[in-house]
Amino acid sequence: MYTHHQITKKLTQITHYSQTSIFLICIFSLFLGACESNLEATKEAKKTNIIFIFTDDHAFQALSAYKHELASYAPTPNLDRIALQGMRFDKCYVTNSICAPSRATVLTGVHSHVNGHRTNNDTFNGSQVTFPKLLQENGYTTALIGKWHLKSEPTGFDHWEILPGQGHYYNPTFIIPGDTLIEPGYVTDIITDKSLDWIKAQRESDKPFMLMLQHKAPHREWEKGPDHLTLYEDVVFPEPANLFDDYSTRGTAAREQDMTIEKTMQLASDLKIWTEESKKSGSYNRTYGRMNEAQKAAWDAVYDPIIADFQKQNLSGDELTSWKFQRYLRDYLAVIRSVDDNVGRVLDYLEDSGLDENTLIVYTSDQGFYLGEHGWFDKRFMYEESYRTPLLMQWKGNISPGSVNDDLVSNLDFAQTFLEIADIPAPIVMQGRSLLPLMTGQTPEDWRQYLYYHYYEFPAVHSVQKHEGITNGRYKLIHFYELDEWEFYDLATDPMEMNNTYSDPANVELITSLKDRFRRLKTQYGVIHPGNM
Ligand code: SGN
Ligand code: CA
Repeated sequence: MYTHHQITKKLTQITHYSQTSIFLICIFSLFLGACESNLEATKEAKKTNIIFIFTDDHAFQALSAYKHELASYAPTPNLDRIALQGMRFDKCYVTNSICAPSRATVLTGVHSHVNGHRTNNDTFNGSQVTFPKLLQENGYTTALIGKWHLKSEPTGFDHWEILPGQGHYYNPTFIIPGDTLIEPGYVTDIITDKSLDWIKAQRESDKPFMLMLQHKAPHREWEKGPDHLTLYEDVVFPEPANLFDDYSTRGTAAREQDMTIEKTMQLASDLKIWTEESKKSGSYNRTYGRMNEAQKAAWDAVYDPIIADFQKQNLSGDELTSWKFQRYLRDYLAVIRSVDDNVGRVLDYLEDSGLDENTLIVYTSDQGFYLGEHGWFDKRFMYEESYRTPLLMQWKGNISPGSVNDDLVSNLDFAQTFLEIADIPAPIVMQGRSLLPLMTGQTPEDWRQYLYYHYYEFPAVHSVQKHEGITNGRYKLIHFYELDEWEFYDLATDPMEMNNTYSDPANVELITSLKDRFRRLKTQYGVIHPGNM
């Protein structure tokens, strides 16, 4: 028999043993837990990082990987590195060729009529599902640096620093949560510095990351950076064959737009031929007027002789248009060269740090741009130069170096692509399709054969009529529905879209079947509007 004392001792011992074992078990499980969460963290950190480099108005004609004649005069060696180390997409199109709507589609993976962002005048509804939000909710750390243009505050980002509206090239203003600041320098350099800084030092390094690095460049008014002021000044660029297009076979929309180099492009704000009178304008204050004295001096050293020479020449008519074209391209392409240099800095850092081994790098633009084709600058129309957008992707070990894809792809597809790469199921509402199989060279048999397009911003700057359309990459049918005018092009025989053959009896059957496809596509995407056929 145990005495009371013995029992108490035994009990104390038992309690002590069990306390010890509970303690040990606890320590062990804590250790296991830590191992597990370490494992999770390692697994998470191994997930592919995504860097989405987005420019504003970069025409594919001005990216040398696309081998357009023009680009041989103004190469983009660093952007070409992405194509050489990865994939070039030759048929990437946007759903709506204008800035903010394109951005809204990239984020949401749905057409403009679904996310509600049809024109630049809309305000983005940030409570919608977007791919950055889903990445963030699933273990990614996310950042947005640069142009945003969606009016409402960004949602779904752990870190953001954005330009207000269109932003400024020189000494740009940035909006950060709760504050606004002015950064001295050139916008493309600064956005890159901030992005590298975030990747190197600010992000949570135990998580995979997604960065949207979004340049203002090369948007109008194409102000060159300090490192490229004299670049291309001695180059004479080839004029496109249709610089002096008379729109004779096209309809009202092409004839009545307001985006010609001849009439719309401004000598002062666009081409920097400032006079005492034009210096009183608002565009002066948001461009040249923002520079400090040193920046102005470097600028004037290049532009003063150009202004003097222009005044001496007293040009008019086609000669003046040709002169404007050269000035436009010299500025636009030099602005792109700065993007190229800065993309090179990002690629160098990723390679030096080894991050390139586990990072998908995407380069694309919110839409294309006219570089004198049809006599134009700007975008909006469903014609190739503005409808198409560059798309390059590099992802070591997954995308074969130097590969080219010519399937029909779209900015509608990016959200689902990034979600699939991060192993996150895409919400059923998204209307695109993941590009992952295409990236690995395996186009599914049921890949899309047609794309739907819709531009809504009219009346507005540049006066481009509302229109919608369908393409299969070769044939294109466009409906300017408020005018009820149709256009039809065969890119195989008419790549510059100079001959609208909608009324050609030889095309009746083709157009009837395209219209049928068009109706089906609109039903599929839930399009309801006055243009319904
Ligand atoms: C500004 C430009 C236009 C341009 C729109 C939209 N004028 O209004 O040329 O089409 O932005 O551009 S400017 O004199 O202010 O540069 S977008 O890329 O944001 O859609
Ligand atoms: Ca744009």
